[in-house]
Amino acid sequence: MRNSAPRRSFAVALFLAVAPSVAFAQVTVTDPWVRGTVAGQRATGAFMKLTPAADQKLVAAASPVAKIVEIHEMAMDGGVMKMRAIPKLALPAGKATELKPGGYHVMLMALDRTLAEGETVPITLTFEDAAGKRQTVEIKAPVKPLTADMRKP
Ligand SMILES: [Cu+2]
Repeated sequence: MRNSAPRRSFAVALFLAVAPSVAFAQVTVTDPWVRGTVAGQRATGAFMKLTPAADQKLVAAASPVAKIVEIHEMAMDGGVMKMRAIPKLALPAGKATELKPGGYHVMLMALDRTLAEGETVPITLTFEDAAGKRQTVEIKAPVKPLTADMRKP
């Protein structure tokens, strides 16, 4: 015979423990988008603006469309601008940090299908506050055409 009372009280305790961190450690994500891909393309970028209420770091990202997701920066390497993975991206309080083509971006890698304009890509962002406490934010980023914001004349 089962007694469900302990299970119920555990659920209530968990809720109370989780709720305050959501209220305190907010990061506003605006204008997220993902660059669309062509058949056979295995990687693309996700872009957005991140504005935290208090100092935060973006420490991880994940998406069901990509087996590997990294945080990338653009940096000079032997006179050539290249992208490379960074372990975290510092986000100063109250400031919008822009992830955009040619700059910081979330790299979606090992894609197993084409991302077409008009669909939305779920992305889970993990942030860490100054005390080391982590929280995740779920976003849905619309896919824009491959040529979006390529800054061509
Ligand atoms: Cu990249």
